[in-house]
Amino acid sequence: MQVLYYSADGDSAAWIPGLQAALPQAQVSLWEPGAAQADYAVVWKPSQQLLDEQSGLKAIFNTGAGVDALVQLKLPAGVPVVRLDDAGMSVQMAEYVCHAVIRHYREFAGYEADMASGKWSFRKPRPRADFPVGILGLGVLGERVARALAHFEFPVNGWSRSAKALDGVQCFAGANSLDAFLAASRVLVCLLPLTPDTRDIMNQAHLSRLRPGGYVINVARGAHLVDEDLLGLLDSGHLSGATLDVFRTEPLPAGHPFWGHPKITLTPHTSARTLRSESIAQIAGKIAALERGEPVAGLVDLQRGY
Ligand code: NDP
Ligand code: OXD
Repeated sequence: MQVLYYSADGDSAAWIPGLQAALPQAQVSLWEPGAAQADYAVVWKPSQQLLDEQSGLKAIFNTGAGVDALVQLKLPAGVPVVRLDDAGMSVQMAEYVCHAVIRHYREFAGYEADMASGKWSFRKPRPRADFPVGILGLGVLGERVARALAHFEFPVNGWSRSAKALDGVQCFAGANSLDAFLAASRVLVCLLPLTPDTRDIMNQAHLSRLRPGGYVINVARGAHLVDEDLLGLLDSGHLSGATLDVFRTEPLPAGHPFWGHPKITLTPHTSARTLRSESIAQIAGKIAALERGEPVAGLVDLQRGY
């Protein structure tokens, strides 16, 4: 069995020996133009050339949860695309989002500034009930984040395409319920896949529906957020701040107004990293399952785009 690896991030030196060790019966190699035909491709942001040349693939594995970069290419007809299904990402996402929500709610940025300037003063505790958190997307990551926030006794709302029932979470489903979901939320967390339906979803109209003093946490994709609309609502005071991990252009370009903005906390697309050994174990297990003719989790529905 031939397995090809390619990542636009150029980290093949560690992945190829790892995949080879997990798949001793296979020959694992780095994709280069003109490479021999493979059975499986393990990729992150591959080129169209790779997909065009590899006409005999039995499946394509995406080494991330989000497939937006992959599905915009012309994919070979009938070849299953399999994304990472948690593989250690959901606990990282829960840590990141809980940290951002609690940092905002408990005003830790203010305390850090006070302590740095030698000021000893307490802020009045704010009722938790005044900080309902709304999570756009209740999939593998969104559900884990919702459960983690509910554990801290925040009121939690969740929005998905299909109807869900989660303990401790007020669930909203479908486009018709988006306004009600937003109006019920003060902190908004985006954990949607990027598709034509979700691009620009955090825009002026939708963000204005959040409760006054709203706070935005984007950990999905930069194109979910209309940057100028966020900046305008921060200026007007309707929104009080944002924590952003993902951006329309990455790295965030020098001079972008998000840099140094007093109400915005930035991180460099690191909220939930692909963990190499967990991911290799998951992908190797799925290749073995496919070889045995068994179904695998994490199949991408190309019609929905996620
Ligand atoms: P899933 O596919 O498991 O979940 C997606 C969720 O979004 C589902 O609940 C789905 O609804 C919902 N959804 C999709 N489209 C719509 C829509 N039009 N209206 C309402 N709900 C919708 O994805 P994951 O949880 O695994 O990952 C989510 C995203 O997080 C990834 O696509 C990726 O872009 C991003 N990500 C970011 C990382 C980072 O480091 N910043 C790391 C990993 C992922 P339903 O359940 O009904 O299908
Ligand atoms: C992913 C990501 O989609 O890292 O896995 O953004």
